[in-house]
Amino acid sequence: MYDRYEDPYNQRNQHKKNGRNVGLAAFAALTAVIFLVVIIVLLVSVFSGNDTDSSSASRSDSSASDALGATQTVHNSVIITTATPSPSPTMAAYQNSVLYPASAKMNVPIGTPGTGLSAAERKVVQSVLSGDSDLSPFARSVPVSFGDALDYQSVPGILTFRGNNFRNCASWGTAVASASALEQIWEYSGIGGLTATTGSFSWTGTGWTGQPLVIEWDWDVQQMMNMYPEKKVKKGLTEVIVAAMDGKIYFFDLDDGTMTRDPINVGFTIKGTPCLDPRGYPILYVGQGDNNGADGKIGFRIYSLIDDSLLYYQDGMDSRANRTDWGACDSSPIVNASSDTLIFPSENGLVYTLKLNTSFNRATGALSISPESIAYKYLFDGVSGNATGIESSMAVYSHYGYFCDNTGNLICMDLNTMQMIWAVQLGDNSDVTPVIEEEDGRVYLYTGTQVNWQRTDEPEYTGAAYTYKFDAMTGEEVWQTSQPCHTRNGESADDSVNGGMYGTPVCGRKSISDLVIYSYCMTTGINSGNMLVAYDKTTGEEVWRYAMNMYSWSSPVDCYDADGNAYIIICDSIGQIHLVNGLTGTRINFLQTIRGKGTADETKTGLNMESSPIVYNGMIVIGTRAGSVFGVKIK
Ligand SMILES: [Ca+2]
Ligand SMILES: [Ca+2]
Repeated sequence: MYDRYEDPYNQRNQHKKNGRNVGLAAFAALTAVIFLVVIIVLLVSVFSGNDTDSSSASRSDSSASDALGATQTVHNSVIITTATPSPSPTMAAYQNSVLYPASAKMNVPIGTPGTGLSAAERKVVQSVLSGDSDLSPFARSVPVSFGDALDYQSVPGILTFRGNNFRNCASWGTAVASASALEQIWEYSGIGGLTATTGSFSWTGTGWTGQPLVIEWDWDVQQMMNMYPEKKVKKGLTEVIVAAMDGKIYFFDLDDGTMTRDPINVGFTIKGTPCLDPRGYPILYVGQGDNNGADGKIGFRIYSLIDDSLLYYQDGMDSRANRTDWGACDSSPIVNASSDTLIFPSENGLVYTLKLNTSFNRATGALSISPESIAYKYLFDGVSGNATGIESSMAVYSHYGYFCDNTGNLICMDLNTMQMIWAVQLGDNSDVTPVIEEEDGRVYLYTGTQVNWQRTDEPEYTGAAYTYKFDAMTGEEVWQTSQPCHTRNGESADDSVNGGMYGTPVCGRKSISDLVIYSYCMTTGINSGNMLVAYDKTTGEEVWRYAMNMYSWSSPVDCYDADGNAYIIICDSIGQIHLVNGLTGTRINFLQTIRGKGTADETKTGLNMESSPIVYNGMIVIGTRAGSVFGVKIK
């Protein structure tokens, strides 16, 4: 059923609109509408002077006021419009200046699913499981509700993959003005490896998505954790957390890469990105990437960062799942602070939500959770259970969760009823985490696919990395394009190499707020070539492309200087970090990272950066397959 061969060169742009004229036309139309509203309000006011009509006038007033950002007063049926700057609320210390001011109004209602996209039309069987009981129809007693990405957390840092529930930010603070170079500042080289479950190779260093986390703890919390004494007393400590394929979770000082505490030894390979509690509680949530051929133990864990104790374990080999032969979790969890709820999709095909019932006494340091687990299970008609599974992380708008799965679906689910709203078939396997953006009063998703099962007639071929913008409230496609990428589906998993999209796109802001930037790997051959392509958000029209010789599974990251100039960081499979002008797609500079720099062991080999980087106050942190984590300054 996955023999969905499509001509990769026939870019399926049937919905693509005509260039930037659409934006101009939309602006003209909006201006005309606002003008008409003002005229109508004036006419209504002039031709009627009684109480009955004032209500309709005031409704019009409020909509005109919203659109114009102006205040209006009525004097003798004549409306005087006075433009006043809306007051700017102050950004709090725990909010990310990159995301400021908030971009989403968070009031877009869910729509009617597009034709053929509703759960009923997609013929999906769903259940909501507590233990073995199906709770359908389900209504969450304490509703999940996320706000704008700016408000995700109450402590400074990058606390989950791509930073927040919109999955739109892996950078924090500003880069220097006119950034022109990269400098390797520190290296931690001590990450080892563990044998893969197949026994034929080792998982070494950090994997996919492998994004570091970073946090500036509240002082009282810093004092209660088991950090090294000199780190515990360090004012302004910024701690970096890296989960690695050798089964350990490492803790570093952002300034110099020295360890802040002993690693947590999980004992099994971790590939994905963990999640820190957005409330600043000392809790870490982490999925497992492989069972390393051991006793089949594979699942999801919650740790206390006070004493490294394991607070919770979810067995990934969940007998309730459609997929019963694989229980890894590469997705990065997300926590809804207001409802005390943890959410994580799993490779067994279930979406878990945990009402954590967190108790954290900041005075005594007493920390406990008492999770109530609900699992969402779905299976489309005609799909084999063992083909299912989710490797993307979930993006959330309000209480709508969005994720991609191994059978090529982009799914919108209601996290309070735990029911599917709509599902789109993307045309291939997708592990890309969708990115959310509210634009002009609508909510959109940007995502794409690998090249995996488009052809079965030959093992090695060039396919299409499908690239999309969707209406998040209906699942309807806004535009679609694709890039040709190479792929090989060998006889065994070890011999398979899939190209296409592995990184999560950059949704530009500030000077590039009209651009979305996708990364495509293996554009020139198996294990070679990569392309960053910037598209106009409105039209899907290509604006620039940046070609790389080496492929990259790593997600590109956007960061900005104080003037809003955009820089794109992209890391590749030989340890090079590229600094690219976000407006033009031209390379500003690049750095070849070096292992053991200045020592007899100095080498540039093996530095595959499959992991995604973060940028924190101008410092890039990135892990490699070679067992090193680098701190690299943007200068
Ligand atoms: Ca995986
Ligand atoms: Ca996949």
